[in-house]
Amino acid sequence: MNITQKIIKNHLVSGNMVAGEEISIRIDQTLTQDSTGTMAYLEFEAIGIPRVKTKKSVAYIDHNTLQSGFENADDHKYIQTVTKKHGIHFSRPGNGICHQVHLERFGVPGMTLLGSDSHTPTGGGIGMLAIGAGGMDVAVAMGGGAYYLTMPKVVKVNLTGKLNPWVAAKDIILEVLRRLSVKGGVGKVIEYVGEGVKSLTVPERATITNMGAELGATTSVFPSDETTRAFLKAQGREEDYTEILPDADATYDEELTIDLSTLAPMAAKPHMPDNVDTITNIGPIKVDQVAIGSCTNSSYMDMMKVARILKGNTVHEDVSLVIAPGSKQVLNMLSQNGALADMIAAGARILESACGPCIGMGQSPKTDAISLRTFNRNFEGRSGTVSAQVYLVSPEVAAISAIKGVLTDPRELDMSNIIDMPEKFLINDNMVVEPAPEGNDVEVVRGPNIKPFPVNVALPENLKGKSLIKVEDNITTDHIMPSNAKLLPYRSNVPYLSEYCLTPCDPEFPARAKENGGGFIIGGSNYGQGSSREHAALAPLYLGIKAVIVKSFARIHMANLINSGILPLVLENEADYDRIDMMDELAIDDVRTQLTSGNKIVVKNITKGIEIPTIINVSDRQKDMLLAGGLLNYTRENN
Ligand code: MIC
Ligand code: SF4
Repeated sequence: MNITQKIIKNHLVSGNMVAGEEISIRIDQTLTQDSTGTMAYLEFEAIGIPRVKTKKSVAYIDHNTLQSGFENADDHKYIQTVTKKHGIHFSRPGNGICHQVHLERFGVPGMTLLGSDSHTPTGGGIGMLAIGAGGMDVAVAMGGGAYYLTMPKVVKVNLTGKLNPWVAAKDIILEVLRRLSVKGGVGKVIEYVGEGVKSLTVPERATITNMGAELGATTSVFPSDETTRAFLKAQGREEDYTEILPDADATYDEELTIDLSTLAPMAAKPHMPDNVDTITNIGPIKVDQVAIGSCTNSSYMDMMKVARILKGNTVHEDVSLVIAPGSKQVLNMLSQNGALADMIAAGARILESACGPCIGMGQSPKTDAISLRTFNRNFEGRSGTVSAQVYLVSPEVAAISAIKGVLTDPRELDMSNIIDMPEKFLINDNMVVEPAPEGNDVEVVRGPNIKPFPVNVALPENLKGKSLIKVEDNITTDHIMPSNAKLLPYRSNVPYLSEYCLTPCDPEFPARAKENGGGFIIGGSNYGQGSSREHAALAPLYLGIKAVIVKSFARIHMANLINSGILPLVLENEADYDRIDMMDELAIDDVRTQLTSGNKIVVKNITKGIEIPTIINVSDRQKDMLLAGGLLNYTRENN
């Protein structure tokens, strides 16, 4: 067996481990963050289970950390109190980005982790099966429920050779993205094996598994080996180590080989993570902003490389350099060893350990800016500035370019890039609040920003409405439910958020949806890629969307639509995309019967007088969920 199969087998609750079939697995750990967490805990409360049943559940505060009104602080207090009551650990604001902290302090090789954030696969860097999901799925897992997924295909990425100096882990995942594209990983787990694995540290592995999310993959995983043991030992938790290697005769569904020694520093150009080219080919374009951090590249090792490059230099006068170390552990170590002083002396603007600019929480660049970021997503507008051009690069490329003022290949640096892995990290978990003992009475504090979330009704017999919007391929959840410093504070207020639903594609969409009493969304392929935010389903639900009809879906978004009771329909013939225009009148007759009797749903285009065949690729359980009007209704009916 390969690693993926081994971990799944150990956690299998139902189903056969045959790629494409529905399986369910037991979840050992969960994580939430604050922009999805408020909703996840409201849903957990609605399910009504008093105490979490996982081995460990942690709630992080890392996204909504700019507090320009009471809203974010209210959400934080709600999360702090609701977690205390129900048995969940609470990582206070300032303690760091969920994925970085979880890797450092809580992740355990061989365990399953379900997180309400699409970059949860970071945990694959230490051999966890770590999967991103919508808040509702995480709520169910906290209550002890199994997590349902399609048994993935497993792709073997055989790493050979060794990286040359100044070529980084970021370049490896950019190369995978270049080859496979942002939809190349859908339905697959990406498993890294081969000689090249040995030369990669845990933080480097975690950069790769983190950004596997951009492939649309279910998750990515590395072996748990002596490198993993050394990392856990340095984190004071060697007892959490188990070796997990693929069997010598392990088989895979697909295979690709990357010779690390052939890679060069690269960047993902605007506006997609798979739009990859080498720094040399892109050339020395002038840079306005450099942002270093995010869950992809904010480890101690990354920060030390940055500090070394910055030391004794000054950030170019036309560049704003911001740095957000990934965790309190990292920031504290940098402050103790003097590296932070080197960054400050060079002119870096130090941000708190949080997501920050990655999710548009501040530091939006100027109009038409070129912004280099060590992050994982460069979707148009995500920085908060619609006209900005974001390039995704390694910390090494970012740091040298910040000094030079132009995009620069770090291989021209005349110094060593070797940073030794610390034998002991600085361990201080004082910002993690333990849950209250079982039975203790904790008052859950709900500020005025916390509004009830929309719940669907059982699927009616007939659906009718207009095609309210028609969008293209690769629409992200950042398009469907934009996030920025102004909107993130309303993550627990779906009525307010819905006013912005799909507005980057069409500002009139929410008003049109309301005027027409709801209807249908038409999309291209890989619809809903990116974030796990279930708000990208809840806001359409609030606006009365009954079905989303597309060429293909991204995994988490499709699951979120089903959880909300919205039909995810895939055009049987992609060419039919051209046979539905905006504001065409559509109808689905006898939808309950159609749904129960197979996997085909006929959509009538009344305006054009034609029938359009669609496929609904869901399990029987998901059909029951859709009939019931979503996961919450389904759970209530079945308990
Ligand atoms: C993101 O990177 O887009 C986020 C913000 O972390 C999201 C979660 C969210 O939308 O709150 C994610 O990746 O799931
Ligand atoms: Fe935070 Fe960015 Fe990572 Fe999302 S991708 S968890 S916003 S740092």
